[in-house]
Amino acid sequence: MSASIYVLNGPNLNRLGTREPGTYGTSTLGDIELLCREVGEDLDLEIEFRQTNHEGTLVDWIQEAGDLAQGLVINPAAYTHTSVALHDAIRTAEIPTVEIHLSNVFAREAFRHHSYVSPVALGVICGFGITGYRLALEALSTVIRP
Ligand code: CA2
Repeated sequence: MSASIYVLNGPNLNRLGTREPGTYGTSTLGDIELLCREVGEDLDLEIEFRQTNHEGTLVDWIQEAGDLAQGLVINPAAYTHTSVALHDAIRTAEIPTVEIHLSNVFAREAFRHHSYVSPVALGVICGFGITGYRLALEALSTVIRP
């Protein structure tokens, strides 16, 4: 049976491909979803792909992933740097979680250097654009099926 992986995306990522291509590239969120589905097929992972602009909705979905899925890939976007609620939800979900960012947050403003999510993630990938989603799914796959 396929393992189920939730791929969750936070605020403003629905705007990808329309603004700030120098920072975030030209791919859309639809392109990222397609990539995740292709990688999921190759790795025999069932992908649940979602985006929301709302912190509480992300918390609900992380809880759902903890109940139903074997792994989580999350780009929490700006909530990375602000949200104790996401930290608590991921810690409580107790499933392997990869935090991902399109941009290299450490090469950007100081307020992006701290993450509330990283301490409860298995690992962090940043700076590789949409390829990071592929890397995150490959990494999770090796953890779920060692
Ligand atoms: O690099 C990433 O993936 C980020 O998670 C993106 C967040 C940012 O707050 C994080 O520090 C790093 C911002 C997402 C905003 O997405 C936009 C997309 C198109 C145009 C403008 C913003």
